[in-house]
Amino acid sequence: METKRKIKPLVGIIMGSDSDLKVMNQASEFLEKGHVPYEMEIVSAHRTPELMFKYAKTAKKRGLEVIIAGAGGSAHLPGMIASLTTLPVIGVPIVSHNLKGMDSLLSIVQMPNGIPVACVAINGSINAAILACQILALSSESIAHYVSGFRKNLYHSVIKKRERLKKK
Ligand code: RP5
Repeated sequence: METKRKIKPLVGIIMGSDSDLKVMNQASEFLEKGHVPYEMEIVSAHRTPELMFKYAKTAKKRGLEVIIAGAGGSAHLPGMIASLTTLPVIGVPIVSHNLKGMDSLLSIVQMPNGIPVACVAINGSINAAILACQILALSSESIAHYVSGFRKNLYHSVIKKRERLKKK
């Protein structure tokens, strides 16, 4: 009987709430396009601290190589996860109602010395996925190929814009 081999995720995408999903889905879509295996979960630093602890403590053993953590408001999830694992953590500040994501941004980017968290723009989950791929590309030819193809497409999209502008 043929058994289907389960591919282990390399990227862990986590977020504090399902209200972050719309933004974080942009990261998962980017990974999917490049056939980069990932897992996606809701893990809240303040509502489920034990779950967060377990997630971070088992991440490396489970084969994850990068974690993307999205959180909004007093966004301590990325920093707390980073304090519990040596895997690289990329934080995504999610836009918030009252402060438009400035609270999320500063909570993530202003990590004190010793426990770094890479921080992308407010709602910048695509850049988090690209950065995760760039990290993985150091040891994966197929992911490196995906990243360089993406860059080429960016280049060509600008060239097309230049040509369109010239014609006007
Ligand atoms: C954070 O609180 C989440 O990351 C989310 O951005 C924010 C609001 O969560 P909900 O009240 O929508 O569940 O933990």
